[in-house]
Order: sequence, then C-alpha cells, then structure tokens
Amino acid sequence: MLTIAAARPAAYSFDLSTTALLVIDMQRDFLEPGGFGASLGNDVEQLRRTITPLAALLAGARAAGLTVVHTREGHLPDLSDCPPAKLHRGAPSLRIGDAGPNGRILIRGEYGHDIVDELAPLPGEPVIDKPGKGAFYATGLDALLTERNIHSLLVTGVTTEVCVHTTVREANDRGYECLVLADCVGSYFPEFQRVGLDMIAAQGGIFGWVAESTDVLAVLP
Ligand code: C5J
Repeated sequence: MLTIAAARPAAYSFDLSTTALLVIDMQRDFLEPGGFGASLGNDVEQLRRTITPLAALLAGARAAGLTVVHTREGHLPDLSDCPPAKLHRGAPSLRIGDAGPNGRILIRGEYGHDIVDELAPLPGEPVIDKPGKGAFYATGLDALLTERNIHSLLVTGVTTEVCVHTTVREANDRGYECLVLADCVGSYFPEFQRVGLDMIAAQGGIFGWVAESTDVLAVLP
C-alpha cells in the first residue's frame, strides 16, 4: 500500500495493482485556440498550466506500471449521439459539429477532438470516447476497470467543475476511491477550480480526496 499523507481531507492509500491514472478530456478542443472551449468564450490558457505537471505524472505512472486510461468527449460525425439539448444550448461562436480551424468541433476523428501532443496516449493505453460529461455514461469504462480489478482512481484532466466533477461523482457512486490531483485538473474559471476542489474534499471527503501530483510522484516506486 502507498499512502499520501498530505491528501485532504485525510490520508489516501492505494495499491499500484488496483489503481488507474484517469486522464480526462485533455483534447485540443478544450486546450487550444479554435476549439469548443474557446468557442464558448473561454481563455484556453487557464487550462494549459495542467499540461506540464500532468506530463510528469503520466511519465511517473507509466514508469511505475500503473494502468493509464484516457478519455475524450465528442460525438459521431452524424451527431446521432448528441442530444439536441446539448447541441443547441448557449450561443457559442461555433457549435458542436461546425467546421473550425482544427476540424469539426467535438467530432470523433477530427484533429481538434484528439488529445494534445504532450499527453498523447501510448499504444495499448485505453482511450474511452464519451458523448457526455461523465466518463461512465454510455461507455465501457466501468467494465474495463472491473475487468482489471481497479478500484482506486487518480483523477486528472479538464474541466474541473464539468467533466472531472461529473466523472468523480459517477465513480464515487460506483464504489471507486478517487484522488483528484489539483495541479493536474483545470477550469476556465479560477473560482470554480478552487470551489470545485473544495467540494470534493468537504464533508469528510464526500466524493473523494484531493492532493498534488508531486505528492503522488513522491510515493511512486
Ligand atoms: C466541458 C469537459 N467543459 N471536458 N467538457 O464541456 O469538461
């Protein structure tokens, strides 16, 4: 067992063989100009600070032999898996499926839908394509983790209050113990980043635990 004493609200213990590093939606569509995040009026620079610590954590996790799972939010080219409520919401400059500088917005197979170069999955690392915010909804993630006897998740990615939160809540309800790495999750809104992390660790860890990636790297073999 490895233990992160500095985790809040209390120490977090995990076993390498039953833990996965989950990397949520580190896609160009959220982290680079011209994508879905920018089309909603967001400053993508707010998310880009996660790339360097996450790349270091990814390298450490791979070296330690941890299971690594990536996710991508996006839709089929015919949008048949995109509910109208999602497609028509708000007033983005480009909607899901529209042509943007990185290809069609949030469409599987397009350049913008893929993961940023710095965090590219290695061959053999599962990549879960998901149509929703939560990584468990309409995907094979739960089955994949169950098959590998994984019950602890080190959670990273974007955005903190949307896909990270939704996934952590889904995971918590399914019995997974989630440690969210604060420096490896990002929000377009600094106040949501702070409150989003506080909400996870509040009330005795109502959804999980929070720590820094350096805390994990310090205990990995
Ligand atoms: C959003 C996500 N923010 N990956 N998606 O729409 O958090």
